[in-house]
Amino acid sequence: MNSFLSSIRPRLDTEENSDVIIVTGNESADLDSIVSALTTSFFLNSSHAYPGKIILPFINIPKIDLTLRSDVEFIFETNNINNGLIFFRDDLPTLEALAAKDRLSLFLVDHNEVMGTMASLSRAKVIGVLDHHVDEGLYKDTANPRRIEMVGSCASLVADQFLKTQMERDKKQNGGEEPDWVQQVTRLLLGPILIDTHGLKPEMKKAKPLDLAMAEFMLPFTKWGSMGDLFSRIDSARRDTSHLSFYDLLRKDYKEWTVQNPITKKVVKVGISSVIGLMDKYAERDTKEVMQTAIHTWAMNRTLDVSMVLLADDLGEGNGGYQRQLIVNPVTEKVHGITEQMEGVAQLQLERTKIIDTEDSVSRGERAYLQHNSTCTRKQIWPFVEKLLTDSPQPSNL
Ligand SMILES: [Mn+2]
Repeated sequence: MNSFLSSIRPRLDTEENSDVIIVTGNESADLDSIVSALTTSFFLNSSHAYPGKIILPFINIPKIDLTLRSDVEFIFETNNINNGLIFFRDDLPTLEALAAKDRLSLFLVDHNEVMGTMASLSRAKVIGVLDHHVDEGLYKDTANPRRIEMVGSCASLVADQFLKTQMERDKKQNGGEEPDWVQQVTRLLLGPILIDTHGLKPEMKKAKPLDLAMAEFMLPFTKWGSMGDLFSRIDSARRDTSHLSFYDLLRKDYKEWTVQNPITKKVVKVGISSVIGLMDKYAERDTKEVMQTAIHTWAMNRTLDVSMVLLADDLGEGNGGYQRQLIVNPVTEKVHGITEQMEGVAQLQLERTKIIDTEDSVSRGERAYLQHNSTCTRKQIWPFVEKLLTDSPQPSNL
């Protein structure tokens, strides 16, 4: 893996006519996106599926923001990944220059539609998709593979797509010996599978048969003892938010969409932050005023029409178990009525809470909720929000 990563920049500098394939995850740049992009680029390169092309992993955040992701830093450190060899949003100008010369194509992992922040690269052809989000139906004529399955973690799809084939191919070439990359790559892939499925626990309803099969297949190659132990190590790194301000938490795991209502033509920009830890914890640590300022400032800085914050934490057995909360913050008139509409989404089982209410937040129209359906994450909530914004117009705006 490291020799592959360190070969990329020298090749970009010297091979002036080689085409380039960017492998990129979604703009939340969570552990799943980052590991899927890294390992997929490694497999595409070592399988020689695209001879002569330069393949590179791209993480769609500024490099400096990697420090917000303590689980990713933990996984990089324990797997000897040098993040100086990976490509970040800081490298976008270089990539845009390649796109302008039609030397660029895209391989999407952990999403299946080119994101807004990648718009400058949108003339590049999408040649592959591996994902576990709702299928937007795009790139059917150009992407191969185009594999979208509702498994717990995109890393399970990456493992299933490439791992065994590549191991067998390299083993043959190695005279039957296990190739030296196997331990590092299986250790990388197992991380997001465990995190995304809450340690493969059946009661969390995230793990699908493929996640279980891939995790079981890979564990022996990692030379790690047990999955439970590994899960708790990554999870505690991930849940350690002590060094982050509430504002940093809002931008750490963040996704943004712009949608247009087909009837009213109204365009709405939505941002959804996922935060580890519940409102109670941050109200006590930071005060609710500081939280409210952070929510308001982030929405203003992103010029959003509506912002949402999803909070979650595992309080452990006997203390309420896995808990979720939701904050809905309507910023502009365009989303008038959105809090009531969200309350009407029966699947979420929202219950109003006043934990972080301030006079200012209430008069802005912001509402906070306990979300009693704890299985609904951003991946499930976004389609509800999208439907509310693109369905028939609200009577008040007719
Ligand atoms: Mn994912």
